[in-house]
Amino acid sequence: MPEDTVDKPNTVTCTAPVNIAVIKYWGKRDEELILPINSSLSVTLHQDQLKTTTTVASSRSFQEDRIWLNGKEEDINHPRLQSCLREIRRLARKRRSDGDPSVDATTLSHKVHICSVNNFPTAAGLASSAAGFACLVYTLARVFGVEGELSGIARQGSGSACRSMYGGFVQWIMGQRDDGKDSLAQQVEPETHWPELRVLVLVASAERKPVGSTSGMQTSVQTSCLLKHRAESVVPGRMEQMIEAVHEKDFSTFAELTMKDSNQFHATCLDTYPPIFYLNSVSRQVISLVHQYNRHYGETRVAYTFDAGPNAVIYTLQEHVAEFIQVVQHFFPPETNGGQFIKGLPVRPAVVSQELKQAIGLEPMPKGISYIISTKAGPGPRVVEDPDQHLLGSDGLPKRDI
Ligand code: 2P0
Repeated sequence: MPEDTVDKPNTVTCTAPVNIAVIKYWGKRDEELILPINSSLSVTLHQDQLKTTTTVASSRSFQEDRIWLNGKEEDINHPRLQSCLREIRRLARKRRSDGDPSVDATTLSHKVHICSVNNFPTAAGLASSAAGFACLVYTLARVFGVEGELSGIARQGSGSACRSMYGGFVQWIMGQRDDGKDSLAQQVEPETHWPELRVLVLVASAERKPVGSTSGMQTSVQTSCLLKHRAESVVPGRMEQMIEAVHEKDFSTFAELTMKDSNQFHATCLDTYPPIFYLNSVSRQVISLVHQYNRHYGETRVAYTFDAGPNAVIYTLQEHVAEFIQVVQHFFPPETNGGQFIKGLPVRPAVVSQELKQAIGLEPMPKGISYIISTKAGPGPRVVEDPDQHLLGSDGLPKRDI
């Protein structure tokens, strides 16, 4: 190797997607290993609209591991970050000792610099930790030459992150073992399976969520007997029905299970003591709107789901997107001089009949929704080949425009 390239960092950049659960994860049986009390199932969203990008550089000249998130240096000693770093290095060492020549022995001892950015505001309440830890683990694995099953490591960063390791429709099988080795994500169907399915993120509020997921679910496990009933007696059957609905592209079953599961998750939040409220008046108006819309047509055309915040995520089919968005715009009139109301996949204009508006019959809530992101199911994490896209420069520090 020429002298001047010896200390040049080994740099890899990857992207990873957000996922939105249709059967929710809520509650752990092991806090450290992040093992859930029930299985869950999600749709991976397309990275053209929502993604995390992470660059990892490793070099002999780095003095310590360091991390920058959305332009700011953060503490590398965060326990979950440390778990992911430790587990990837452990796997790399194991591969090396098993004789895998793709694992570079010299890199194993090097420190890493990590730089990560989201292309969506963290405050929008989307699952940034899922995309973030999935991207971190996927990128670290490339730097250390590790391949194969990585969802068990992503899970130790954030539970829902294991589902962002795959595209399309993904289940996180809860597993039974105490060591968590069987608590892994698995693709149910790829993103190409159901091309008509569409996802609309209705951003209701830019406020931060009141109770974080990690502590919220801890209190729920400790105090909610509804959560125990849900995990033991409801979710197992729902997982089977949901997987079947996805295989069959049976939208009405998929949609009804999605809404019921979101409602039950929020019921367990109310059953938590003291109770946790993630839904607000805008969320409740979206719930009413969806049910009235479906009732008007006499079929389930649209479904809502809510995570640990007030934003609605809508699942529907391509043929209904234009009209439904027009309905949302009618009942949540946006600011006239504000930015773009609909972001993401283009949506054609549509006319809403008086009859439909009357059937829904709600009082409009001006500015209740700040914008809509129109997207669909998408692929799992990807390597970015273009070196110009690296977030870290050849000195191993964040480029100035990040
Ligand atoms: C889900 N959520 O299945 C559920 C539904 C929120 C509501 O996964 O403690 O950020 O890092 O494992 O993964 C949010 O929980 O929690 C979540 P940790 P995580 O998407």
